[in-house]
Amino acid sequence: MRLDYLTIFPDFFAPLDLSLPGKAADKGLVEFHVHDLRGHSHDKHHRVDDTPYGGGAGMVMKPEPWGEAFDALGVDAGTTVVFTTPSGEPFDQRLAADLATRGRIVFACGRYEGIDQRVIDHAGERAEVREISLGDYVLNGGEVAALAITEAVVRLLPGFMGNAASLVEESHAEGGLLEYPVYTKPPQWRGHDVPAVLRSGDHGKVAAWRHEQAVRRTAERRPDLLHPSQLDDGTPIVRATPGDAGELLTLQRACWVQEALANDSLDIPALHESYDDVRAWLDVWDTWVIRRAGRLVAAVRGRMEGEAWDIGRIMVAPDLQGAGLGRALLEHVQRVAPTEAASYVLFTGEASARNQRMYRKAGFRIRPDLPAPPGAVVLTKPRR
Ligand code: JD8
Repeated sequence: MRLDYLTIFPDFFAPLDLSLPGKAADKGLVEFHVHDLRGHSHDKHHRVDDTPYGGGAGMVMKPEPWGEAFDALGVDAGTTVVFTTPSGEPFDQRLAADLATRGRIVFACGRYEGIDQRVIDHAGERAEVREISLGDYVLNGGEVAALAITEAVVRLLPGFMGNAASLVEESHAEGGLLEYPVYTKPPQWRGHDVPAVLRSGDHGKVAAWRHEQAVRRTAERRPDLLHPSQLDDGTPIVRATPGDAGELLTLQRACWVQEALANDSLDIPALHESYDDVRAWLDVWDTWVIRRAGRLVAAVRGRMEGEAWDIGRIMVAPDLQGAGLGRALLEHVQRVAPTEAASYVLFTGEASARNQRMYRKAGFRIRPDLPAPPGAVVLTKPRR
């Protein structure tokens, strides 16, 4: 990837030679080119600003130096020109991943009160243009944002991160929770102990604790991240929390009694789970619930199983079935599956005709070639 920076403060980009971007350049994954915009202004003072048409405070950046700079850099249809601006689209991990697919990005870093609008319009006539804001606060120029975007994009370049897997677990990764707390030696420090579970060596318990901490932290600090998804009538689909375990058990029992009747068998694990079992799997499965008038009326869970997103426990209160809640949850749980999920897998009772009909309509196919729990059938669906 080639990255160019147009700015009146080229020294601002000295950090590009350091740490992460520096390593990426050494690895040949990226090349940085910083350009002083004043080099494209030819009056005695290399002016790049003038007074605003329509009056008002401050100065506006003149169009001519930018046009000449774009010409000199050969900005064309293969280029993405990023104008960092407080009025841009919000920068986030999804946009970082999108920009990481580009071959060439030119960062146009403004100053003063901003850049003459015709520069953005002109750029859009010759290249892809993205106007991006780092966040809802005011900086004095676009350089800081360009640096931050550079770091978020370069670290996603294939071959950069030692183990790409770690990218998946990060905060803000697709469908992501905030980070869980991390610790290292010493085990005690200034009266603070490392949580015992982390020194237990029990990987299952460690994963459960970390997931629970991540859900709790996200619920406290960034409830907006808890996948604000909703039904057509506006009813929210929210992440389950440990406190939902009791109601989930009750709903599960009710739904699997129906499955037992449909399949003429009581030999169904979900039917025999205890409160503690439900409380335990809430810590290792990503789970979403729907509430009506405070009552937990539907739920679904999902987790990665190899490269597949394993979907399960789609449950809808018997008195509310047939209203599309199950279909909506099935759509939701597919939508929020991590990007690395290449397909979906689930299973249901051999005689659960109604469930099988819903899954087939949703594009799932029964897989007699795959091992299924006793009395059940497995269905899969490729991820488009
Ligand atoms: C580019 C000039 C300063 C902005 C008058 C202060 C991004 N998240 C962000 N906040 N601020 C910027 C940003 C600010 C800039 C420029 C980006 C060029 N300024 C202006 C308008 C109000 N001064 C940014 N990305």
